[in-house]
Amino acid sequence: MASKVIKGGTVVTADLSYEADVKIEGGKIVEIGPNLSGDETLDAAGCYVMPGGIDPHTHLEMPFMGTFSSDNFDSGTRAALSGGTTMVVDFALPSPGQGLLEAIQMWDNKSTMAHCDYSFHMAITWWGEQVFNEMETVVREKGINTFKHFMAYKGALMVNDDEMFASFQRCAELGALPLVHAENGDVVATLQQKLLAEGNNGPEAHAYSRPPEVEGEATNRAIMIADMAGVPVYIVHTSSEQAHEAIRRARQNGIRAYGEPLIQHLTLDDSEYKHSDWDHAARRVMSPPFRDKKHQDSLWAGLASGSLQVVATDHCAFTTDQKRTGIGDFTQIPNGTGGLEDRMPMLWTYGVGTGRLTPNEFVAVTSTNIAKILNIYPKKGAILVGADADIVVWDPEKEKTISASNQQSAIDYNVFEGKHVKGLPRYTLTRGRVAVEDGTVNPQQGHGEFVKREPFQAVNKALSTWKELTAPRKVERTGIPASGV
Ligand code: DUC
Ligand code: ZN
Ligand code: ZN
Ligand code: ZN
Repeated sequence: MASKVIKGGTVVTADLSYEADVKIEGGKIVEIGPNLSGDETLDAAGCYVMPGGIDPHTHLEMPFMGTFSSDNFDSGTRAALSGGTTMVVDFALPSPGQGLLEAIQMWDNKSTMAHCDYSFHMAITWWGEQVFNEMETVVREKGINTFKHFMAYKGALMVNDDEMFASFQRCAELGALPLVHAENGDVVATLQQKLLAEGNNGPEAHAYSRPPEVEGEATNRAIMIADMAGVPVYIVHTSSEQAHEAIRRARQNGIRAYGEPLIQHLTLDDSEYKHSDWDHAARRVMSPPFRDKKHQDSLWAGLASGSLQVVATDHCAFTTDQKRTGIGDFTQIPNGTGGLEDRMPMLWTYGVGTGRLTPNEFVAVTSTNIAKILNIYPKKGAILVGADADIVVWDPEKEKTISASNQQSAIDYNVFEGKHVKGLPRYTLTRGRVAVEDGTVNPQQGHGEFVKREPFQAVNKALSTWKELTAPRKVERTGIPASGV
């Protein structure tokens, strides 16, 4: 079997930085140490050799708001690799009433085009006996240990608290982790109607309809419901101080809650919605919306201190034409922005480049932490003997200006257009295959494989003081009065 050696670089993991060569054979790391040789050599002089990025939050070719997101598993995973990301986790999304297994079949069909490895989260978009039953097959047979719940998108994807509580309890039984899109969907729907009635129909009203409070309230509610169900919880796209505060407080109280800021929320602010060009503003409409600097500072602090664990993208790309469906009514602008190709360079530039994150923290929040949370560590997220050779050889001196004109994504713009990044892949390897070399993608459709994720063996059943609720004790009484007296 032909071998490769990544030579002369500095291995950077979530806990260590050290000089070593890395030898790869059969798609796996087989040796780490000085002076290694192999059939092929990749020069890593001056570079960091890091675990490839894992983006745990993408929506590729997703049916949403009357259309489909425009990056599929072909363009989406090419974009991922180009930016140093070697695995994506996409959301299999049943339409309300549709079975979970049927939705997985649809996602299996779409994902045959993938250029890098991938996995799925299962979305719970409705509740009933069929969903309850199929959840077991999803976990035990399909290798999916995460279930996503939308507290927003009323009348479409939203689940109510009773449904969420039932699903969380089912997750606890099965050793699965619930994920939550935390925004108060009732309040958002009311604010949307109020804004429209007052004549506010432009993209800026999207942000007004989803203030940080709707996120803070829902995040706290989701965490409390998870605690009562006896299951950890993962809050996707944490964008505000209020949501971060709820997660921070919960963690300090012994509750296992995780938070996932997006690179967009870390680096772009709500002034984008006030841009005089309608297209500019609409292209940035996503939920939750971009926030102001106070919230951005909170998210950066959370990543540095460990109260927030993961940086993702929620990559859900719509073309300008798709966005224009919402002219005259902001509630009809398809929600979503891209970011897969730019997450790692943007986080390096604005995080490591500014001193907000160390290189080791960068690896933790782009790869290792999520590999652990999803139960795929150390197959993924590690530079260790036996791990998959999903590796990015990172050149901290390589620079570019982000532009839609040379991106992999299929859409006609980039929300980071004009941003100058310093820190880019020299090589991206997916299970040992060199998929990117100095900015050039060598595509191989179908190279990507589905990564099965085992259920959690030890779900923490007693998360906090609420443990009494999962084991109620009946009070024995000496007398009971006759009824109706
Ligand atoms: N938010 C978005 O902006 N797009 C997809 C789904 C979501 O929750
Ligand atoms: Zn969401
Ligand atoms: Zn999403
Ligand atoms: Zn420069």
